[in-house]
Amino acid sequence: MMTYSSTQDLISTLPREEGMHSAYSYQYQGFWYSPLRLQGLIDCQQHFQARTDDIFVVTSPKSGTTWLKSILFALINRETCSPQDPHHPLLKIPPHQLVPFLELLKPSDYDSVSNSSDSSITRIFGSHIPTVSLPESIMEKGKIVYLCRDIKNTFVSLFHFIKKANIRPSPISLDNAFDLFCRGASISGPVWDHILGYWKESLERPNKVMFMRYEEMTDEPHVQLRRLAHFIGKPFSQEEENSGLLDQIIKLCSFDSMSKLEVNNSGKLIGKIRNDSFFRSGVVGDWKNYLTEEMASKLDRITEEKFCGSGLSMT
Ligand code: PPS
Repeated sequence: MMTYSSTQDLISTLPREEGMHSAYSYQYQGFWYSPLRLQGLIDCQQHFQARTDDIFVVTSPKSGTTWLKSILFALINRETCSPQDPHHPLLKIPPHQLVPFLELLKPSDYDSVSNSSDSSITRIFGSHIPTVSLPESIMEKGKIVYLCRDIKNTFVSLFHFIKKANIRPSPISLDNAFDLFCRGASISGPVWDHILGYWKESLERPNKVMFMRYEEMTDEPHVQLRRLAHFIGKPFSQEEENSGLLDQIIKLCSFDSMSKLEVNNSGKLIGKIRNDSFFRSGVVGDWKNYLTEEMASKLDRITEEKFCGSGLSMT
């Protein structure tokens, strides 16, 4: 393998495209990244060591990461912090701060991450890293909860995020963003390859990778919450079921509740991105308000082609 004296040297050799949320994005191991994310990813590959029972919330951007981070945090900490507690951390600290993105951390901060009072489940991290680029120790030692979302909604959510977060040097049009997205040059894209990678892992290693969908979380939150609790090794007891705990977690982490909190309407994540950028409408099927029939058919067509033969269906 070729060695480079710095990540910058490596980046200068990579294929480059106009970026969706940065001036340029770079293709590394088949996926596209902003320079910041790419630096973070390479740092993880070189320095991150997962611990037994670490949990990773992995998504393609805009698939419901903020929601799942909140739910997992509430679930894991439920014994020490009731979801009805008026001082619950989720009411005071943004979900992305409670559960940081692995590739946005400095290597010197990896070991100080502690978001659970349960010492048997030490850490929860978020990540957009695709399977091909995951540090080996994550698959070996950790557990991954993967969440995907209808591709048309994912795109529409991403487009609005880029506009709202205002982190691109110049605004991007819907058509331009759509073209980059379809060609796979979106943040951690191609989204289809990202999803497929984890879908296959979830079939091959069901104890390591759990596959979830945003739409199923919306339609049947209790079922999905039970699946999650079981997967992380903390199933609900009958007493917890009877006490209404599931409803309390669902309510605490709901879009309505989270998006109204002062803490999620002020401040910024990693310097530039406003915390309120992570909350928009939270509505399934909202793409109908933004995409033409032609655009929707194009995304459906690519999805069908890419997922053909995988057993995964999303149209
Ligand atoms: S990121 O940047 O990848 O972390 O963004 P992500 O959280 O994956 O996606 C943001 C979309 O998720 C919606 N959202 C929620 N939906 C349901 N419940 C809760 N609590 C919740 N929090 C955020 C958010 O509104 C974005 O979707 P859209 O469709 O744009 O509203």
